[in-house]
Amino acid sequence: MPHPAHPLLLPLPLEGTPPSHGPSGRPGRGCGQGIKGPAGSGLSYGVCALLQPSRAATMVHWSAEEKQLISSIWGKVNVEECGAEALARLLIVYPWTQRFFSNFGNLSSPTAIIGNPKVRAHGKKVLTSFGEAVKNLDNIKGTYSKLSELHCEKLHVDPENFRLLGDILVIVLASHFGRDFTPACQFAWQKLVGVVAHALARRYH
Ligand code: HNI
Repeated sequence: MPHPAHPLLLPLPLEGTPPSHGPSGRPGRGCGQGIKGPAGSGLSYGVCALLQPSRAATMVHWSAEEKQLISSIWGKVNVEECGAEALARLLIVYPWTQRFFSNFGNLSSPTAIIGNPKVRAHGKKVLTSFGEAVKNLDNIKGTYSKLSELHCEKLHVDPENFRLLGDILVIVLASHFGRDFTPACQFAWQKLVGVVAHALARRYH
């Protein structure tokens, strides 16, 4: 059993009926199961965000329910807080991602990363940009065309890192929204971060 203090294993609210469709829109594994927390704690750890590979199809269809679930959460997201937290977690949990931010100053410890103003500012910038996907669900590829060029051709960011950040974002949202982040919400967001990662990685394809 992994230690619950691991930053990727914050307790997630897992209740309600798991959705019957996976992020691709095809029937998939339910997302309502997690790892049970310590006996008697009543906690469980949502792991599907980590285990589910991105299966973004070329033509992405969004149901009215998915659109509603995504925008209802997005309307309440504190972009500055969640953006900063997601980027800090990425840099802490996957330290090799620090190499892209060598001009950001002190990233020598989790405390330094969390308190680093450049990490905060950049996290906000990234999550603000993520908002463009929310506003343009039906044209995410077009929306990220220029950014894909930048990340792939100029910054040389391995596309796997987009997936890692997306998964972390889902976890951050789950920890911020608690029980409001239902399994159906989690599925819709997991699909969205997969599609965004795919769009950003387009220049590699
Ligand atoms: Ni990312 C710059 C959006 C994931 C490394 N990134 C940007 C900018 C936006 C942005 C917007 C600013 C562009 C500009 O100045 O014109 N990045 C996004 C989005 C995601 C993402 C929407 C995923 C959801 N970026 C990542 C990941 C990494 C990353 C996963 C590396 C691990 N990005 C960078 C770097 C820069 C950057 C490096 C330049 C930073 C700087 O200012 O020097």
